[in-house]
Amino acid sequence: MKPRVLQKGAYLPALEKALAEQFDVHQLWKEADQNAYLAMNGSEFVGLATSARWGADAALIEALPNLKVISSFGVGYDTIDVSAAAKRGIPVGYTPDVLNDCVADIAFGLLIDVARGISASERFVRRGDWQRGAFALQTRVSGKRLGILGLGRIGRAIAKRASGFDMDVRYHNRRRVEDVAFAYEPSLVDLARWADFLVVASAGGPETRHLVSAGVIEALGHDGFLINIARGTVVDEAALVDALVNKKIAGAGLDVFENEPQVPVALLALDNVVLLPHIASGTNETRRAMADLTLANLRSFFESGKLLTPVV
Ligand code: 8YV
Repeated sequence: MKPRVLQKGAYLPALEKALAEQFDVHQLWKEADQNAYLAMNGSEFVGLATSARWGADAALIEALPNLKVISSFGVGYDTIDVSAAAKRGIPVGYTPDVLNDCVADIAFGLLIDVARGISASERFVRRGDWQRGAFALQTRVSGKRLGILGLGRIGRAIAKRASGFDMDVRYHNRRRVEDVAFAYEPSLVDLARWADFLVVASAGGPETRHLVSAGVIEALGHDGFLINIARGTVVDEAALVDALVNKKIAGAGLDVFENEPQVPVALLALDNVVLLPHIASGTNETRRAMADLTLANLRSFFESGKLLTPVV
């Protein structure tokens, strides 16, 4: 008999097909009244398939009294109540590593775009403004100072790209990383003061909430740029909007926001901000690898009792 798995939201068609072939799947998101459905049928499920976006809160975990495993599509697990799962001995699988390169590529894409004005100058051409004069000079990227908040797997992939641009890299982390040559900066404010570009690559969740505070943003200074490919919650978004509107910093490149898909309206009118709809991992290749790992985690758990990539 195939294990009964609850699927919280819509996946890529190929992943949905493979899931349905290998498990006895129910698609929760198609239920008109999800709570009523869970109250009636919650005890049937031994597996939960979710994502970084849909998460799994304590109420959902509680509504599944026979749950044995959670498998999530995504590297962030700030939306999953991992401690509620751990209390019941339920392991949580996620998809680290396979997205490092694509996320780091977008971090650099945002950085170069906002510094050199790629999107802004493209709008300039489309508006026909080139007929009336030259586009304003922008900011050099190569050889500049890059501060990385969070030197994890993705932070390291960003640092690797920075070496190709002859950038000087320093980082701030909960603790010093032993196997890297980059300078550790114990104070995030000092890192921001030093950096030309501050890239946010830390995990989300309550521990990092608003770590990039008004003070950190102001320390970046008039010539500094903020790039965020991590989670909107890491940045005090109101303070960032204020800094951008009042030109306290030079610009920002953002793939993530505090209340996605809502983007602060004040940012839409600014030319020195590049706004992306949370696409950093969004390539066919990477999403396929994430889908494969989401499925492989479930399969591995039901075959051997072990996840391939558990959250620890
Ligand atoms: C995903 C992400 O696009 O992996 C993550 O944590 O934020 C993105 O890669 C998305 O959140 C998956 O649901």
